[in-house]
Amino acid sequence: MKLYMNPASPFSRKARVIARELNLMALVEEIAVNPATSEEVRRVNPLGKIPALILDDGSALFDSPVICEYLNDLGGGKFFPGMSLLRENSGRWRALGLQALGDGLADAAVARNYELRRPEGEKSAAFVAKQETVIARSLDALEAMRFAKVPTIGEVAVACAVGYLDLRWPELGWRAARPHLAAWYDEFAKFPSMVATAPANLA
Ligand SMILES: N[C@@H](CCC(=O)N[C@@H](CS)C(=O)NCC(=O)O)C(=O)O
Repeated sequence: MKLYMNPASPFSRKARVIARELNLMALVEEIAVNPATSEEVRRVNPLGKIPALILDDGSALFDSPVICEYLNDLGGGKFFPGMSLLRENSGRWRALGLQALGDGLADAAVARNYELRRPEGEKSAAFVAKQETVIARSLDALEAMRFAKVPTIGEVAVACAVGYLDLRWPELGWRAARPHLAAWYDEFAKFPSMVATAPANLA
């Protein structure tokens, strides 16, 4: 399988963490691309976004929730708690809801970064301010939450989003007013799969 990714991308990182946690890296070739310029990404994903996973039959999977659930099934993981008539189902909805919040935080952080890179005169201060409000509200909501001891896709998504914020907006200083989230994230970031995928700019 080929994973089109970028070492800075929080969404790519979710898939890269799951692949490592489930010992799938012998099956996954990671191909680092810039989605803004990659013709290959546009060919395999009409949305022009990464991550995109190309299966051995040539079909493409996107976006990150779909790729992560595929890798989870392939590797027999427990990142997506299952549903059963005989069991409590709330674990699944908690995990998916937390993933939605983590992905939404990453969406706002990525959108802010893209906007700030636009040429002077084309940037919208109102657009940047809106993303910053979303980022602050999401971090405050996460501060009030308690995370699962056995991580689900929700915890992975949140950690990848927060790691991206540290890369792109370190001066935000989000930790000061959110000690619980900071303590949880700083421990989570020590997992070998997180260390191996620490965000970096594409060389
Ligand atoms: N919902 C998507 C979001 C993916 C996404 O926004 N990826 C960014 C990189 S971090 C991208 O490819 N952006 C290129 C663009 O928007 O043109 C997912 O979860 O995979």
